Amino acid sequence: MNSTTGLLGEIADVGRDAKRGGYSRHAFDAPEHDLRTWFVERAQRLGLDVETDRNGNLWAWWGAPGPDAVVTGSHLDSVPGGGAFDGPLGVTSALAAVEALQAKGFRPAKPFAVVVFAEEEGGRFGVPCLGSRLMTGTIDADRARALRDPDGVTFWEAAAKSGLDVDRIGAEPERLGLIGRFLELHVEQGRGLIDLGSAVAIGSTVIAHGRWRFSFSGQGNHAGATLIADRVDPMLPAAETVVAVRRLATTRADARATVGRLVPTPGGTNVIASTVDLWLDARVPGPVTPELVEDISQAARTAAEAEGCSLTVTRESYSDDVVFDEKLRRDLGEWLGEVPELPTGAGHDAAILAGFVPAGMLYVRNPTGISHSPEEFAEAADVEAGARALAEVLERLAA
Ligand code: HGY
Ligand code: MN
Ligand code: MN
Ligand code: MN
Repeated sequence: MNSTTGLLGEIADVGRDAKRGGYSRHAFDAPEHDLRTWFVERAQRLGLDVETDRNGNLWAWWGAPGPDAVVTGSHLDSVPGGGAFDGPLGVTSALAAVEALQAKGFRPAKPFAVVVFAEEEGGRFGVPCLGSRLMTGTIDADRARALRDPDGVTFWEAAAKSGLDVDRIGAEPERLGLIGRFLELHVEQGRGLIDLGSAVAIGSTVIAHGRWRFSFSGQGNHAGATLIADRVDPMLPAAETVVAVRRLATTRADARATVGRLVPTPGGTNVIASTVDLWLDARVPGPVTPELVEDISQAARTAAEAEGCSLTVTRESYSDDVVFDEKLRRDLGEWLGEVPELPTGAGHDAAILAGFVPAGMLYVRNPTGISHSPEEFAEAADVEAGARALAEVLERLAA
């Protein structure tokens, strides 16, 4: 029988990023395609029927699709240079749980599926949970089709190349309506379980979070022939904005705000940039995120004006606070016994679905407390404890 650790081992070399470390696996690129192929083969070996929905999400059905389905799974794509567990742990644990339930002769009394959502990280097209947002209709299909990756390739083109019928991309209420319960197992992306001393936790909430693009425009010019007094350099207000993000985030309780990506154009060492784009990832519990972003935008506008630059701020994604389904959380607590509940600042497909169907999460301890980094880790004993817990609750949900 394949343990979760064994299944993770099977994909451990797919999409390794020699330059950044860790893994780079993005929607419809070669490594992610290899992971999809691996998943389909593994699921079919378990006798599951696999289909790709109109938005590129994979559905592996144990028995016939139908209403009130028990659905579990996560994603296989990563952030650039991401860890081995963020996403794949939920998918491999789901496959291992199905195998363990089959081995004990269990057969689901309800429709049952393992799902792999597309582009959860937004690592290629910039919008996180793109596959689950499309299915739930929480992103406009035309906007999604026009999303471009850093090379200018649109989601439409990449999806078409991967074989999707791109004219059908968009909300799929009939598929969403099949889900009776959704449960995502995920590696913890913080140190909560370290501090609680538990291998597994039940998800309680996901804090509000969004992404904003700040585009500063100035005058591209020669680094050596342009006197300082004659410059209109967008790198200056961009740099001041990065510093303002940290300063202003500290003014809000429990706020997290990050600039992880800053792209000067054209990007030459001896060239004053003509434009600089930076992306803000802001997350604050409750209704505060938009206020914090407005403060940051004001600081950015002031810095841009001082340098004679123009600035455009565009909201690229936003999700409000999510509280997972109360009854599902209670049931999970009853079935799993002394397992703590855990809030998270990380976004998940389960949080998108929570707006439409009863959804919940299980977390597995990460002894480094680090994620979105090659240092992300989970001990084999905790990985197997998580898969056992998942099998236990799936058996009860699907009985
Ligand atoms: O960004 C997040 O919170 C998630 O890992 N996609
Ligand atoms: Mn992630
Ligand atoms: Mn994830
Ligand atoms: Mn997720």
